[in-house]
Amino acid sequence: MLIFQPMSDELYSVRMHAERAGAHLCGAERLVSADRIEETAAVLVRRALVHPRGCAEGLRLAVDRVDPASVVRGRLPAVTTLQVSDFSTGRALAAELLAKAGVSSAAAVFAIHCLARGAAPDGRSMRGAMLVGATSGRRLEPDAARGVRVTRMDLSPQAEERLRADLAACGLDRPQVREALVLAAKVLAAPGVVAELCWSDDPDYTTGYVASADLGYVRLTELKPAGDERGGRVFFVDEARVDLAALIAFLEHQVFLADAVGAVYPPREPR
Ligand code: WAQ
Ligand code: MG
Repeated sequence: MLIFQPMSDELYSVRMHAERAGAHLCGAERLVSADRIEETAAVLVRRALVHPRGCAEGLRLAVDRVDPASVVRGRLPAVTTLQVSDFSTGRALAAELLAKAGVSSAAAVFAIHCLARGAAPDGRSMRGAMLVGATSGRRLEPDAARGVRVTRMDLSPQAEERLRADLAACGLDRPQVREALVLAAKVLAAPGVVAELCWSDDPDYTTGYVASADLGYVRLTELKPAGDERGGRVFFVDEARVDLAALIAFLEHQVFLADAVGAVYPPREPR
């Protein structure tokens, strides 16, 4: 039996990925203290067994100690929710917000078009995110089917408790919101990223967001028609300054822990 010696700031990465019918089914990960490894592993295994797309036929679980000195800590962006009546209005508003964040209109229109028609070469959703030049609108990710996957991020238990209470007060305490917020916090902390655009590939989840350092995390209640399985993420980068290899390494490997939360504002109509 393994005995982990809990130390106050010691963190472990607990990761799960599951497959079904020879294809990827789902994956999830957490960063937890030693005393929470066991319960966390159980929660991740359960997630693979009760997945909406079917029970996992195989899964791998990995537990790795993280060097505390290597962890980047950060704050979650503030959450705003703009209630729009339909996805065309939502996409037009997303383009306006991206312009405020320093993304050219050509780049914003191109990115929205890519997500709308399925950003992978086969017209489906990508597994990861597109990287798009904030000025030129050029696609910069090395693999247009896989994209860039952001991993190794989580919330501290204190930040999670606070976030859940603040989200619940606005009727927003859902896993989709919490997970997207943590991902957006890491993306906004990445070197060379100007803004992010996202909407889900879940056919029933029409809400997406635009995030930037100044705007925070701005939810738009409609960014695609209900029933559409196409979704994705776009990270807009400052082409003049970005070192793509360093950016991708940060997004894919840097351990990021959000240990502070931003404000959560009640949903409202756009002004
Ligand atoms: N790294 C990069 N891209 C990813 C990742 C990741 N770890 N996970 C998903 N993607 C990309 C991929 O193209 C998916 O198809 C797409 O994003 C959408 O992923 O505030 O549920 O997990 O109400 O379906 C946003 C709004 C919900 C939440 C996002 O995304 C809210 C969502 P999904
Ligand atoms: Mg999804």
